[in-house]
Amino acid sequence: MLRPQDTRTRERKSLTGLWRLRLDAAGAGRGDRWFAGELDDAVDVPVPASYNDVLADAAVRDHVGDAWYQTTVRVPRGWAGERVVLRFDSATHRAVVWVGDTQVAEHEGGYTPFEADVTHLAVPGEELRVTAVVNNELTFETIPPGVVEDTPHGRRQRYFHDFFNYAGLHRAVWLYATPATYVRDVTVVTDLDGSTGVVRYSVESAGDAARTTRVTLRDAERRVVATGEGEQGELRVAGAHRWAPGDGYLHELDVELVGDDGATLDSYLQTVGIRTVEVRGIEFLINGEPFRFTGFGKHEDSAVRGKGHDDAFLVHDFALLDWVGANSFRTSHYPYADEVYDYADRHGVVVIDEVAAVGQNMGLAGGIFGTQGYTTFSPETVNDRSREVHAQAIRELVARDKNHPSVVLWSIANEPESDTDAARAYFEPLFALTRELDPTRPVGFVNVMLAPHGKCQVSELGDVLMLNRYYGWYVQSGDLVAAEAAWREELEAWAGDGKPIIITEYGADTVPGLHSVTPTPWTEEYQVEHLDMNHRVFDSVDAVVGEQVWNFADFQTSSGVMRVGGNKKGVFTRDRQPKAAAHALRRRWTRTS
Ligand code: BDP
Repeated sequence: MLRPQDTRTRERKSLTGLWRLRLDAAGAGRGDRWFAGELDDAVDVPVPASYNDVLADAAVRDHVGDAWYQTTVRVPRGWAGERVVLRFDSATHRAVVWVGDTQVAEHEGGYTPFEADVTHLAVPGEELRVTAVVNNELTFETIPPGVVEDTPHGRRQRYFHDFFNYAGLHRAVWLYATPATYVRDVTVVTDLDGSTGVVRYSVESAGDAARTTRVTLRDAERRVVATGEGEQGELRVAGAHRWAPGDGYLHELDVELVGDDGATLDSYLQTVGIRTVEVRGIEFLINGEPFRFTGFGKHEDSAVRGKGHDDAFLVHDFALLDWVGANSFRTSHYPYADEVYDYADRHGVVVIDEVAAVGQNMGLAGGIFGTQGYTTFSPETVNDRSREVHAQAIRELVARDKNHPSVVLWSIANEPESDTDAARAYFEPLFALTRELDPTRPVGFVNVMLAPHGKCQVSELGDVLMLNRYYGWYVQSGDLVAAEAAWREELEAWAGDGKPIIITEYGADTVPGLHSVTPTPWTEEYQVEHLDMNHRVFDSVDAVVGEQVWNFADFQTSSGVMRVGGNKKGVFTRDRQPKAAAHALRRRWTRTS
């Protein structure tokens, strides 16, 4: 799905700012048609932001159910005759949208965009009332899963993942205009033929006007380096400047629809990074060169805003990645805002792109997060319907992110149960689907400690092995000597599979300012020594091609005895101050020899 743009033929208007919010714990609003007028008893809330923490009210923070958002937008006077579209970059976890009294959109899944053609409702110069009911309930048939419990004190949301269930309109909302005949989709796939860059493109258009498709590829200095005609084609760029880690060099493909009279009907600008990705043996190759991932699993998380996108944190987080010497991150545990991938593209930062399938593991949920008694895969729990929702989330992820050069690997789940026949049966078609949607990128999933080498039945489906391991934290807690031995033994076994291994999580909770001269969990020293131990293990196993520490920054979680004010495994605090580990990682990741 293409992003809204301002081009020679397109215009967009942002609907960010204060919206009206009314929570609907009783679920009365849909039947009572709250969309049919101004919301009563509503309060102001910012968009983008999670609503949970902006108001000082436990009922808002822990709300379960529908949340009604409303705003008005004036359709620009100049949009007569244009196609007008209302787009939500996300609504967590699902939404129904009305313009005036007319339902225009419905979407499942909290982290991918959706849109509606509202041309028939949009009168240039007039106002539109936009109402969205955003629902945050998680069940076994959602991604991620959860359980809503009816208690004498109201409905309570339980879930099996380790981050707070923030909800609301977390990203931008747009009203945008395109010509009636317009570019609907663009796909670019790049290749290298020696020093020649190859760009294969495919364009879908829609509308009634007769048209031909013309493409013009420009380099970053805006020189035309190739042109083409037709809905599909191949462009060749001799001596192309490649996109590479650390060198976010982008070309731009101007996709034009040209009418019979030679006039431009529509123009869409698609950035292109010319690069290849390949797994060969135990190597992960970018442009044919072995790449070693350094970096973090991250979260979209900050105080007050929750999961709301924030350009200040975007720029600051990337500045810190650069400072610490990280060349990559994983979008744990859901697709991030579009702006994040654009920035990664422009700055040559490598991304492992993950779908929001986290918590499909009742072994882990029972052991760590306190929920007992469920079987992960069963008709009553994670079932065929869940898998269809999961498949749709993968389709939407690939459709949104397929053109980002920064994205080099799809992660289709984090720490699911993977040591059972049921898990294998669940995941096989999802791997096949991802490869069918995108034959150009490797696919993997993130393996959990409960399914070690020899037990995991899903890992062999992946092109790479992604492992989360907490030796010295959840097991052999505080005993780094025993942890090192156990970890090396397991990792050497995985190395025997002959695939590249990325350690996608390792880390220790750390309270900033807590110190000790002996190795004591929760201290800054222990976090450093724990990382050092891990690095000794990684450096002794050739198949390890990446290390991503859990986590970039401290982040909010649900309440529980395992967490003190959230998860403290951040190398930076929640407000992005470095712990001692940040300096230690910087020494490792920026050393030149
Ligand atoms: C792993 C999860 C991650 C958690 C982390 C932890 O993938 O989301 O936050 O462990 O426990 O199980 O800190």
